[in-house]
Amino acid sequence: MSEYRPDEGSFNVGGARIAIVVARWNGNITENLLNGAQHALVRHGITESDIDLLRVPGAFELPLACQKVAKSGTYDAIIALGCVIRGGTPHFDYVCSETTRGIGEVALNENLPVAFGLLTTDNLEQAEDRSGDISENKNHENKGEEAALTALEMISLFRQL
Ligand code: INI
Repeated sequence: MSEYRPDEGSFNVGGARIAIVVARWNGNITENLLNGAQHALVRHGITESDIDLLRVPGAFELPLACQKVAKSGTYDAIIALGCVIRGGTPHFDYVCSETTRGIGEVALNENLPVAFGLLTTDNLEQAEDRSGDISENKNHENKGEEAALTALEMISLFRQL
């Protein structure tokens, strides 16, 4: 079960515009992350017309797409979603580290919250455990939902500063 316990309901996010960038690799998992993120945003009053969705081929493409989105100046936050599952080659480590570094760089360079919803797991089972169907059981862990709540908290924080 998730250990992240945000102070739900205290977010100041009225009128916020949010982009979700989701990778198609491991699509069964990333679609569940996307569902979790969308549910969390709508639950907190973000209207569907204020949520834009972009799809990229794989996790490695997330940073560049996030950068393009950030430079548009249209959004209050970005949620990056993807899933990398360890295989038998060093490819996993390269994709994970470059994606992580790139997403972090976009946030710092563009001065914009970019929530990190990238699963990096040893196997499919771990990925499934972290991308639970939130409509089926509220206690399922869903890192997409957590990333969305992080984005909302950061928007709220930025509005205080
Ligand atoms: N992309 C992922 O999102 N997840 C993976 O598990 C994965 N693996 O295992 O290779 C993956 N690779 C593709 C990569 O992200 C790029 O799309 C590709 O290298 C083209 O740039």
